[in-house]
Amino acid sequence: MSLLPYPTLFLLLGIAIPFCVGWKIASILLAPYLTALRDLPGPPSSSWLYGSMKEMKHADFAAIHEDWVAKYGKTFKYKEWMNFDRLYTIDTRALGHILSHSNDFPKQAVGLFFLSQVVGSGLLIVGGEQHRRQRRVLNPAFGPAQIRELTSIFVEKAHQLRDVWNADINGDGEPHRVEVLSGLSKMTLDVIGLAGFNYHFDALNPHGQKNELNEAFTVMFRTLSGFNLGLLRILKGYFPLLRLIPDKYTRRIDAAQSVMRRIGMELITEKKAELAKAAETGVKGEHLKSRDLLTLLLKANMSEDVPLNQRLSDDEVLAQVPTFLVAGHETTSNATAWCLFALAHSPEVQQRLREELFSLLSENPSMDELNELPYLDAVIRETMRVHAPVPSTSRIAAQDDVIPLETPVVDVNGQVHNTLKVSKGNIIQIPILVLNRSKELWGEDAHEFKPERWITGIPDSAKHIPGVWGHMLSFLGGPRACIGYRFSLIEMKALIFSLIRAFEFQPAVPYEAITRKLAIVQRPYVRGEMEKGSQLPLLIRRYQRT
Ligand code: HEM
Ligand SMILES: *[C@@H]1O[C@H](CO)[C@@H](O)[C@H](O)[C@H]1NC(C)=O
Ligand SMILES: *[C@@H]1O[C@H](CO)[C@@H](O)[C@H](O)[C@H]1NC(C)=O
Ligand SMILES: CC(=O)N[C@H]1CO[C@H](CO)[C@@H](O)[C@@H]1O
Repeated sequence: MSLLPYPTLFLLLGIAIPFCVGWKIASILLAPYLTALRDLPGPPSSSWLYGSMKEMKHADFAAIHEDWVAKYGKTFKYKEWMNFDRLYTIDTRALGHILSHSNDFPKQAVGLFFLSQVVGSGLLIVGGEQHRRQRRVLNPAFGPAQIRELTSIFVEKAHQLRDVWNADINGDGEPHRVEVLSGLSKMTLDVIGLAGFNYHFDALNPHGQKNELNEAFTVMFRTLSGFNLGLLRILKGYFPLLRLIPDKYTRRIDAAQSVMRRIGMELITEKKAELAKAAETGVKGEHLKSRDLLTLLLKANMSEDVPLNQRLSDDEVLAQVPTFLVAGHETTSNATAWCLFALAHSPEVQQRLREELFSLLSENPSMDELNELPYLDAVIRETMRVHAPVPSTSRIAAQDDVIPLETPVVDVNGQVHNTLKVSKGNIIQIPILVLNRSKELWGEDAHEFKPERWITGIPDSAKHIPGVWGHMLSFLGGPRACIGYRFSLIEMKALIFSLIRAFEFQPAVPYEAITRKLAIVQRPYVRGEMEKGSQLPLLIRRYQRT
């Protein structure tokens, strides 16, 4: 090995290391002048270190984005840490290209590191071939026929929440101030437990026992979320070597992770045994007792349609447990909370909706019955548009590429471009919420909560939005669109069905008092009560049908 004498070796290393470090630094410093984005217009950077990130953290981030769109057009760039360019576009054609070419525009590794500590290599994290393989086995579990089977769980849990609130009214009279967030969050946790893995969180039960899996998950989620990540944690996102240094977060997450693994493995073993028994006794899949997602997944993995080399390992299946929890719990509850908020502030919409809901005679509607209520559908669509729970996401260009554009861009030199060049490593912001509410796409009343627009017909411009559902990006689009959108839509419909029939909702604090903060999902806060954490108080009264 050691052909070189030591002094020479040291000398070479002495040159090579500074050279490499210098090269790296130079390429970081020069990147903004070299990438394909350099001539795009955009807001000037206010700081070398933070770019425009500080303004974005302080101002209502969506409002600042809208200002930029007004000033610089549909496609521009802004500066982030160390003046790196970030491409921003609400051009529907460009977004369609980016979302449909999910291998050329994968998720960013930095963000994935934090998330992967919680969800392992589940569907949210993995990319490329592994993603395609997982998605193939998972897709059938989220199809309409499977969601139809789960509807009774949604309805039953919605009624349980209604009964909890009814009991509160019995306790302290009307109107009762209810913190809708916490109730909804318990409901969606119970639902994802039962519908996901036939696991009883029992969160809605006021006398329920403390739950091990719930606690493990809470620890992980708390550790994961929030901006107070600490410098070391942030640096770990960028420099994988640093991840070898233990910190208190890593230790806490590891402990919680092992609880989750143990319980997850127990669930998997149980379900495999049930499937094996069913196979022995000749019970066909559709007559199986368990209809939860995990069982369906294990079954799909055994299906002859899936070649052996395409199947999932135990670890991959296990990783879907925290994945469903992270992806399916807070998103749905926060969306429903915003829906109730919007309804509390639009009494006529609320009443019109209630009348439609009472047109169903059954207390326990099926999926098809829920889907046949046009105004309920319009209200849910409008909630997802105006209050998209996941307000934005991002992608990175895996190589140099040319992106088609609907609207040409004019660069800083006044040149018009009909397509957009990006360089490998450029980061692209996908502004879900801003796009959902763009006046250019939705018309002048874009900011208003108006379910009627879905009945009278939305503008053609909005029809070009490349989303998987409802001409919106609320569930994104392309091969990496939300796999659980049908699940959450029916869950939300069941909740609204049960709650709006039982109660009248009114604001508990003025409209302006509710503000929102961005973590992984948009969460409501009450101004002046930020220390109480995320909350959304509303007043409820029992609805008396005359
Ligand atoms: C209102 C509720 C929901 C909203 C707004 C929502 C939104 C989204 C969005 C925007 C993405 C794409 C994220 C990105 O690529 O950056 C996504 C992905 C995903 N969602 Fe949902 N989601 C919801 C409910 C659910 C539910 C109930 C489940 C599962 C039970 C779920 C499972 C997933 C999974 C597994 C992915 C990753 C898909 C992939 O990368 O292939 N989501 N969701
Ligand atoms: C929305 O997110 C917040 C923050 O984690 C969470 O506490 C809350 O429960 C979520 N909303 C609902 C309705 O569950
Ligand atoms: C999926 O199927 C493969 C091949 O039959 C098997 O090795 C693997 O253990 C299965 N995965 C699970 C989680 O059951
Ligand atoms: C996209 C976004 O948040 N912008 C606007 C949304 O609507 C509210 C009022 O309806 C405005 O205050 C925001 O600026």
